[in-house]
Parts: sequence; structure tokens; C-alpha cells
Amino acid sequence: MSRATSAGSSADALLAKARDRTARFGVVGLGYVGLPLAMELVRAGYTVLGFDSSARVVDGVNGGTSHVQDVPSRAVAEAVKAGKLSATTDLARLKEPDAISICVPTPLSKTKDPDVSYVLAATESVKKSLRRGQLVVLESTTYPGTTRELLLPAFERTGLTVGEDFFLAFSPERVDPGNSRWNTRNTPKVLGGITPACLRVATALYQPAIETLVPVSSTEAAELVKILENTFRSVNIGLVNEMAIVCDKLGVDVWEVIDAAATKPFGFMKFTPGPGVGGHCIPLDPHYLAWKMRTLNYRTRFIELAGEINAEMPEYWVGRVVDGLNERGKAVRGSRVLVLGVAYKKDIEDIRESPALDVIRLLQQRGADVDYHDPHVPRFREDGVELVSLPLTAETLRRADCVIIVTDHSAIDYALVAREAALIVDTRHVLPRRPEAER
Ligand code: SAJ
Repeated sequence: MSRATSAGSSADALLAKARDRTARFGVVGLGYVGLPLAMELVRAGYTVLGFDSSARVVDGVNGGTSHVQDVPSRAVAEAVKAGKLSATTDLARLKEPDAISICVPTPLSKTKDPDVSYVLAATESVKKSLRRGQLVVLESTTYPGTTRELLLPAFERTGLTVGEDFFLAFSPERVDPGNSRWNTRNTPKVLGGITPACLRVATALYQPAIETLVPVSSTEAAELVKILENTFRSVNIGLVNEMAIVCDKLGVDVWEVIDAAATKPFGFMKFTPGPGVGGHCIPLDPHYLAWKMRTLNYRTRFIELAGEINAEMPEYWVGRVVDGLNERGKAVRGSRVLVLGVAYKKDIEDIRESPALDVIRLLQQRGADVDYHDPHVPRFREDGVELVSLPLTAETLRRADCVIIVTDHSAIDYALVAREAALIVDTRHVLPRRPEAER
């Protein structure tokens, strides 16, 4: 068969398998991105084989249970029972799927450099069994160029040709854990291919599972879309955090200013100050671009300044605790401080990169006796020490010399807090509009 024919046949075969849903999908990484994606692919009619390095995750999925907040176990059980979903730790089985979505973590190293080790490991595994007729889509958030510079050379070293024998694309994940309005299926999904044929094949295979696809001209464009989305948030959160410090120094209520600015029906988007920026996206994603641009001798000053301001907020709020105690003749050393909320944002259980962890550490470094209460986080381990959530009672509140509200969970009884706490530092302005409460 001529190369042109084989090229056409590889793409045509995948297009046909998309049309009749006989394409088998592989999802590498069954976390908060991979498992919801796998479920939408099953719902679209595909058969999905999930890959995960954790035997606990794999056994859980095969046993019909979900370890992901937004995926009900009932749905996993039904998919497994119908033979449409299974999971494995055996990466040799990557030869089986016609389409493979890589949804592995892309954390930052301690030096705030991209850690693409999980992407590289997945790439090596896919490469070992890459065959004619396979599509590979990277979904992990990463710096622009990753797909073309890391994945493409590895796959072409097999002798196969991209856009003819195999197909390669990037599609940024836009999963917002706990969001009841926007999910994997109804959130528009950006797609960029290494070649037009790659984009065509990726679009056809994702179409049945995703309501709106947004094709762009390259994998770099798709990689940058995601970074822009989250850098936009980081920079604007940094702006309102700086406004919070400005207003504090001017004796103005920053929340009143922001609420009033938000009445502008155009040209303004409300962000709110807080204890800092947590999560697996906003604190990390902008640094992926900053790192890439440093390799091109360009310093992304906006990104770095926003990151600095956001990273300084825990220190700022701990300073407000120290000032509050000081005004009551109490040293922070030996004072009992209760931290309300340790998750990185309201009504979720995720504490990754949470500013609450910095607040706790900074208070402990100043000699405070720190406890916490979080209705979604019963316990967690940090720096080798396990902390357990205290029950939120009048007694717990009265025993604290200061209560600092770090995560504004809906489940917290703020009337009880306002009534019983001697001193409150409210980083989220969740209590009624007033100066810092005191009794
Ligand atoms: N934060 C503020 N002020 C704000 C908004 C957020 O201090 O005005 C803080 C939050 O408390 C949190 C951090 O920033 O600690 C990140 O908050 P986030 O609302 O950006 O939530 P994330 O990290 O879950 O971001 C995700 C992102 N989703 C993806 O990357 C797919 C982001 O793009 C979404 O816009 C965001 O969810 C969302 O809107 O919920």
C-alpha cells in the first residue's frame, strides 16, 4: 500500500471508528481530569480502557467505585458492568486503544520549574506500543511547545510518520472540580493538532463526547490558550490582593470598593482578595509559561509579579493576626489560633497548594498554638505532622485567642463564629460587612 494510501487509510479508519463508536479509547491518568473524561467517552458510546499507576485506583474503578468527587460510583459501576469501562496498570496494553488521552499531572518542582516527568513517562510508555492508526492527545497543562518538542520526536523515532501513520494533538483540560454547572461534556474544549489530519481525527473522535469543540491552528496555540486562561486569573487575583493591601493602608473597605466596581456592566470582571492562591492550576500554570520564556531570554514580568503578590498574602494575613492579638496585649507566641478552612477554595476537599498551609506554618513559626476546622478536610499531613479538624463548637471558638477564616466553606456556621470568637480575621469577607470583629 502506498504511503499516501496508508496515510489516508489510517485517518479514514479512525474517522470511521469515530462515526460508529467502535474506536477504543485509552485514558492515561484516572484523576480529576481522566476519570470524568473516561466517563464522557463511555457515555458517547466508546469502550474505554483506563490506565493508572495506582493499583488502588485501578481496582476501585474495576470494582465499580469512583475516587473522584464529581464522578458518582454508580456511573462507574454501570459502565464497568456494561463492559464499556475497565482499568489497568499494565502499560503494555497501550497498543490496544485507537485513541489515547494523556491526563497526567504537571506539577512544579521546588524551584518552580515545570516537572514534566509524568508526561515524559507516559510518552515513553505510549511510544513503546505506538502503532499505525493511533491518535494521541495530551491534555495535561504544560508550556507551549511540549507536544511538538517532547512527544512528537519520541513517537517519530518509531519510524512512524505523524499525520499519516499516527496522529498527535493537544487539548487543554478545563475541569473545575466541584463545579455543578460546568463539566467535561458541556465545557467547550480547545483542540490543536500537529497536522491538519491530526486535528481532523482528534475532532472526529472527541465530537461525540464533548458538546463544543474549539479547533485552533497548532498544538502551541492550544497549549497557550490554557496558560492564558489561568494567567488571566492569577494576574487579576494578584491585582485585587494588592488592592486589599492598598485599601488597608488607606483605611478603605476593599470589598465595598470591589462590589461597587462590579456594578459596572461592561469592562470589569470581579475578582476577590483572599489569603493567597491555591489549587493545582492557578499557582502553577503561569510559571510554566514564565519558565519557557526564560529559555527564550524573555522575562514575563506580569506573571512573576502576580505570583509574588499572591504568594505574599499568607504573610500579610498572619500579620493581621499578630496585630489583632497585639492590640489585646497578647503575644502571638503561646496564643491559640483556630484556622477555619484549609481547602484551597470553598466547598471542596482539595488542599493542594492551599494558602491555609502557609498560614498555619507561618503562625507555628511565630510560636502560635494552631488548630483548624474544615468540614471537608477531616485530617491532613503536612511536613510529616498530622493535623485533625476540631469540631466547630462554642467551646472551640471561645478557647481560641484568634480565629482566622481562610476558606469560606458554605457549611461553616458563621453566626456561631461571630457570636463566640474573641477576635476574628476574615480573609474572605464572609462575615457581615464590619471592621474586624471583637468582643
Ligand atoms: N481566588 C481568589 N480570588 C478570586 C478567585 C480565586 O483568591 O477572585 C483563589 C481561590 O481561593 C483559590 C485560587 O485562587 O485558592 C484558585 O481559585 P480558582 O477559582 O481559579 O479555582 P481553581 O484553581 O480550581 O481553578 C480552576 C481552573 N480550571 C482549570 O484550570 C480547568 C480555572 O481555570 C477556573 O477558572 C477556575 O477553576 C474556576 O473558575 O472555578
